[in-house]
Amino acid sequence: MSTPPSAAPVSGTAAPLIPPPVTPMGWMHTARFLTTAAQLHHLPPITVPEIAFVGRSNAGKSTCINTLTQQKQLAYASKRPGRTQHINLFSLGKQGLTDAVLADLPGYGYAAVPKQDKIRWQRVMANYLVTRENLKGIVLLCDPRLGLTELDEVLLDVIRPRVQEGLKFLILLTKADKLTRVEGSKALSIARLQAGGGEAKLFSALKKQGVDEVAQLLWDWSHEAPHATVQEAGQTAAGAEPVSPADEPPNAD
Ligand SMILES: Nc1nc2c(ncn2[C@@H]2O[C@H](COP(=O)(O)OP(=O)(O)OP(=O)(O)O)[C@@H](O)[C@H]2O)c(=O)[nH]1
Ligand SMILES: [Mg+2]
Repeated sequence: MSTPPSAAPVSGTAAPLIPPPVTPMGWMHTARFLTTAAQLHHLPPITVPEIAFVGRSNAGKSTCINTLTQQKQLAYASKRPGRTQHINLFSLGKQGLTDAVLADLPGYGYAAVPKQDKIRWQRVMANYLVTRENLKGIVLLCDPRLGLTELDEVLLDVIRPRVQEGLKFLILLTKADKLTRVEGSKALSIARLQAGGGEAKLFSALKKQGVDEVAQLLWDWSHEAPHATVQEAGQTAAGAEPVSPADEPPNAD
């Protein structure tokens, strides 16, 4: 007699057919590449929550995404600053049931980038942060040895109105492995003041510090309120309005 695959082990009572609970780390591990865009109007209209990773070039955005998703090369990380040059989106959730998206953004402040490219990118990013309708949260990565720079402050000014309206915000102090314990807690106190309505945390990809906490936070941001779950990212769930490229402001770039 053959045994169905779902049958209970020989001894004991029948195992209930309940799927294992999703942990934030398990959820992060489902990340897969969705799309890449050099301009805002190339981004697909998405209704699920999107969480953007922003910050100076070389701050550790791509490495952070790889660490959180437990994948070596999902996002392109490099010793050479300025490697991420497009907005790269990654889907989260079970295959076919995307429930959130991560966005890896190009870094700013890299001196070797030509001025025109810098200005163009600053405009794209400001437009993204102000107009992306499904943007649920922003993770601002900052190397605490440098602290928040002038360009980080500009970004804070751009997003402040949205944070006041409920956009989630986290300052993530990266490369915490380079700091002593005392330096770390001092940097954290300063960042907490700078974060305004948001939070601040220490993070190290090298030592896996802060990984569980950040995964939990992103899970909470993405699941706190009723939101659309789509069959595939880019498709609209019933009742949800898609953001069509035509809705972008004319100056979106
Ligand atoms: N020691 C240490 N190094 C790190 C950590 N996170 C990132 N790095 C290093 O920092 C460098 C830049 O990392 P990336 O993840 O490419 O930085 P990025 O912010 O994506 O950079 P751009 O794409 O240029 O904007 C790489 O050499 C990483 O190995 C960390 O937690 N600890
Ligand atoms: Mg990068």
